Amino acid sequence: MTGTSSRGASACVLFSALLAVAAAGCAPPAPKGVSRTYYVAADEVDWDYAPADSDLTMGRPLPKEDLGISNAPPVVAKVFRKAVYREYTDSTFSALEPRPDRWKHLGILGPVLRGAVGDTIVVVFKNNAHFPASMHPHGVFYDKANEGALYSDGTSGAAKADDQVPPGGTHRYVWPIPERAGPAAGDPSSIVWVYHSHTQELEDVHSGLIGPIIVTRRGMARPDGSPRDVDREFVTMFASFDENTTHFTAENRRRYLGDTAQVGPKGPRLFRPRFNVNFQTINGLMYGNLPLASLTMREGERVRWYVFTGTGFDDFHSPHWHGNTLVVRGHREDVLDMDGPLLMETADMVADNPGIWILHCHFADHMVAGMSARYRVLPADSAGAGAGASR
Ligand SMILES: [Cu+2]
Repeated sequence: MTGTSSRGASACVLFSALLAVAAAGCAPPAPKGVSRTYYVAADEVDWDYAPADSDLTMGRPLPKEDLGISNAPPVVAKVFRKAVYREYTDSTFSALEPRPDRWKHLGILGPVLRGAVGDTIVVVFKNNAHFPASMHPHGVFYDKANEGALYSDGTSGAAKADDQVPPGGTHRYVWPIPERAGPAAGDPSSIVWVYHSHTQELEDVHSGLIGPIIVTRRGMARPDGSPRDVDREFVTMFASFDENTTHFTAENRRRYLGDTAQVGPKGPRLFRPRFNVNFQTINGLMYGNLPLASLTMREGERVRWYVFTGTGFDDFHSPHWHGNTLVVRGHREDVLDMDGPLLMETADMVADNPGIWILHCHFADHMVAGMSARYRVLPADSAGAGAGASR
């Protein structure tokens, strides 16, 4: 609103409020952000790292020698007690919000929390786990009462309640999305952030408490917050889950190894190094167990991949897409450089090559240990076959 008298400005404000159009020389009103509320609980579940009970990437039985936690006698373990973020329909936390087919590939990840610059994300968090937990977001704005991280930061009282929500407790997190949480000039129209529990971060995240936030540039979002210039979005976390360092390690040890003196909480780290319980996963799933139907797109679609890494000791990954290429930070690539824990990247693909293609970590040890999935590109002229509408 420039070059108008104060009286003219008042008139413009009035007309803008009524008509929301540029009239009589005044600019349109600034977009008004919306508040997006999510009901998210930390729930304890039995998590299966390979629910198909098969290596779907290679089309063969699971390599059970890699899933054994004991050689004498042989014990195969792929189901572990864990904690995950799950979305509910309302504040009663009595009904799970159904996860749409297009997000079924999220696997162990919590729900996608999203908004455009100017919006506010509100999370009503309920802790159904047996240990204190929180929700700490990256990127979006938080004050000390909404940071969701436990450390000596000079706060107390209400500004401390967000740090660790006790078992059975509830907390309301409010995270505005200012300009600096959205895409910068060189970014695509939306970018990914991560949220995770940050009370006992090591155990919290290895237990499974992590999920994505997607922020879209102001003016580029559909009503649901997704970017208008993208046909399909996927989220993949390349993560090494260490079952030696979860809130359930003792319980899981007992489950598989029995209640012996050796499996007490102060006993030796039985699972290491001989026993493999450091699971190399994509979204908490191994050996191609991510649902292919949820990783399906159509030739010609503009596809956005949001990728991040876990918080483990060896979360150094090089995600590689066969068959199609991506643009990342202005460069053409088919392998992402994710050389450290909790790195976040947004990569755009225009799928031009129909087929079923492998997506795997190119750190070969991770790949053979299960860090692979398959995605599918349907021919542009094919009907149905799982991809459905673009959104
Ligand atoms: Cu890797």
